[in-house]
Amino acid sequence: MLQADPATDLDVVIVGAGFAGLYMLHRLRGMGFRATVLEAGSGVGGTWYWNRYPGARCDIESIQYSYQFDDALQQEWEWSERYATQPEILAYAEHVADRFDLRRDIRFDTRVSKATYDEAGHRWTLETEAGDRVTATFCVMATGCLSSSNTPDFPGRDSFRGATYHTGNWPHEGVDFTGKRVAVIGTGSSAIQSIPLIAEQAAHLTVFQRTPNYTIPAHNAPLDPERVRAVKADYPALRAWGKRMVNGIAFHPNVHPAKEASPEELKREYEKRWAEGGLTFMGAFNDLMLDEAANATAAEFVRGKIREIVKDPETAEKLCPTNVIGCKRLCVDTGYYATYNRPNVTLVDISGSPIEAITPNGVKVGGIEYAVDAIVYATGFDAMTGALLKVDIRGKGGLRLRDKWKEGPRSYLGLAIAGFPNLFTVTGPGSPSVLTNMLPTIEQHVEWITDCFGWLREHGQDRIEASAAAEDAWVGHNAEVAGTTLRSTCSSWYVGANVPGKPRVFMPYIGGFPAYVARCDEVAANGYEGFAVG
Ligand code: N01
Repeated sequence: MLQADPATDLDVVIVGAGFAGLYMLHRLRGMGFRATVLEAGSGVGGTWYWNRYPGARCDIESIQYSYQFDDALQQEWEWSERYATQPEILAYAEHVADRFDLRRDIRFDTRVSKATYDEAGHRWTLETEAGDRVTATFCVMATGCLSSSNTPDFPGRDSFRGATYHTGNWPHEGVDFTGKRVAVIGTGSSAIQSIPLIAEQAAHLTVFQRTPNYTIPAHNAPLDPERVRAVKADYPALRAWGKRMVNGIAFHPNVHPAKEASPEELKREYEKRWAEGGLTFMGAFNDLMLDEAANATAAEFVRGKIREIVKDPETAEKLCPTNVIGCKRLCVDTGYYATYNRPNVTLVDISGSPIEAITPNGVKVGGIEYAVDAIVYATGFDAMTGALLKVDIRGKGGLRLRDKWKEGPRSYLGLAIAGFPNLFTVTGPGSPSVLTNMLPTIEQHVEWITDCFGWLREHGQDRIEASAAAEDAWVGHNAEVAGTTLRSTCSSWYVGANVPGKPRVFMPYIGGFPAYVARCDEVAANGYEGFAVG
């Protein structure tokens, strides 16, 4: 049975004080569980605590990228723009922490290095880098999907004499690039958001692009007070709408296929979506991620826009992606392509000739040294598994998670792992997570996990473990649905392709948020089917 024991002996230990950890703590407290959060940073916010690069925003609309568990909270909080900036999202996370008095149970500046399951006592012991220990019946890893930054090991990387930055671990005091020659390596979402702003400041900006990306204009603007009033008058309706959508975002997808549309209909629909802006561009037709020919019509439309915006035809061609649109995650930008019309911006295509070395003076490609004063690594993350595997997690019989996942992550519902009793992951690999609006997904996970703890307490149990058979079936189902879409067909971080040596497995669950929630609910209703209890 769950017991309230002294200081470091808890019912639940949570790792991470991002949106998942904060809500987990709040909900557990409300249920009478003793819980503590261990957080590596000095503040709350997770992703939004670390990613402070210029231009960082969420590309899900602010009125949907927020908690819905507390109506007073969603009524009182005022977002200022259609897409909230990182400082505003961080302020929101801080507001939530204060409003629900969460900080007193969060230990900041505490990085967890090891987590070990004690089979006899049915408990987890977590060790921190500082050598402290915390024990708890349950361990919840709320460590985020994009929280372990990836900096490629270029030859000579440490020889550079100037300043280096990673977008995912940006200095809190900000960086002034005025008068500096700056290199940005990478052209994913973080680069696409930061490049226009760095270009405005720097004396010269050189962008090193391995793969061009598709990006759709954000058309960001102050939020219309009328729209906010209408949403707040019936917030549950907007939330319920989001939950019916495969990506957890309330929007109007077109239910017709591109394959059956005339050239005029294609153009009209793409122009409309381009003018609306944002990620919902991919909802222009219902077969864009299922059929290559359909997808090619959307891809060609965006290439046409790039050629219209970018004045130098050679640069425009370098910026034109040729792969499936939406296979790598679509980006959302403010003035990205137009930035290449600036006289102080150079694009270096490294697709055929990778970065040879970082030198004391800059970046060397194809025998040419590009001298710079600062290098910005916008090179992404060891996504989905990185933060989990950084911790030495040991389950039954000393089984190491790093060994179990050598060929790629395996989980039951992205929530639990066979061989690791009483360990839960929020938005773990095998859950819809990064393919959806993360906030509702996080809330669903937190509620499912905490309900499970409540059920165990009611039934006088303190041990639960996913069965190997249930895990195998879920992993098989994941692979099967991943194979039905074009999303698994390119070298993206979804399949671990950005980190050398990482196993190629499509990590998030692509069957859609509603189908996933239905399966989770069914598992719970059937007495935690697929789990061994006790
Ligand atoms: O990282 P990325 P990110 N040599 O992995 C390149 C979320 N997010 O931080 O494509 C040269 O997308 C790499 O090249 P390639 C969002 O889910 C959301 O930008 O692998 N280049 C790529 O261009 C997003 O998808 C928001 O060929 C190398 C870039 O670095 C996710 O975070 C904002 C290289 C990495 O792009 C990650 O985005 C920001 C090498 N050795 C992020 N290694 C919003 O909500 C890597 N690259 C708006």
